[in-house]
Amino acid sequence: VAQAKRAAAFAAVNKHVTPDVRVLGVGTGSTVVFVVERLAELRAQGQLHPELVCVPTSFQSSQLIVAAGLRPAELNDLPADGDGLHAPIDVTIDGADEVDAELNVIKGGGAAHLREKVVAAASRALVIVGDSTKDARVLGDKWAGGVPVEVAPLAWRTAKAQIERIALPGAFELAAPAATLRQAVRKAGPVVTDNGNFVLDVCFGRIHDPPAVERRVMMVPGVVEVGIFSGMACEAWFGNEDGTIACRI
Ligand code: DER
Repeated sequence: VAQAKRAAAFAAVNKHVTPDVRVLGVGTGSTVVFVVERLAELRAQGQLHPELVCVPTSFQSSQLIVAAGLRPAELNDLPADGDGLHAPIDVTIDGADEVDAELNVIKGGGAAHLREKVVAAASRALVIVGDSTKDARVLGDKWAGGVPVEVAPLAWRTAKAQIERIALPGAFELAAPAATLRQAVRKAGPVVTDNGNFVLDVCFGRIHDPPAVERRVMMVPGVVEVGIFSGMACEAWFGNEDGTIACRI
């Protein structure tokens, strides 16, 4: 799987991180490790813009950027671009848990989807990289982990109860969503995100209308961000074990 992730990451960086790119969003997760590995190679070859800055999407992302000798920059410190939409990032390259035929994406396996979505929304392009297990026709086809939903700790039980009562006929497969509070592995108690929140993993079954589900979950009081990125990605690169890659736009 590492070879597959690496092949996808290298292909995406080679295409998008050209010497004119000055601001790059760096995602979170294991595939992004290979994105940063390729950036470090390009830096050593003098192929990166001398003033390139990298915007992290998590503590892990920051660590990768600094360890590779790249220059980190916080989103709020970047100058607005010409049209004042404050989309100052040329391109963001990030991983995903699953990508559907329309390039809707489930993200948040690494519990970083709040900052990932903010950075992606401030980018002129969002490019997804992953191994071929992420390449699906419908969200929920392959990824069994559910949709990560970041919630304020004070609201996790009420948000869970309200999410499990969501009814959107035709939008998803299950009769009712099933939400689970994500427990940490090497820490007692729930996972706490970089923003101090909890994560509910919500199973919907197959998701036939990702935008509708994303919008409806966002309405639940206490929900901070939903790990469905509808219509945000412009391209997805999937690596195979044999090193070959597939690109979807
Ligand atoms: O949490 C996230 O959204 C990450 O991008 C994650 O889903 C990607 O995971 P991977 O690159 O480790 O498979």
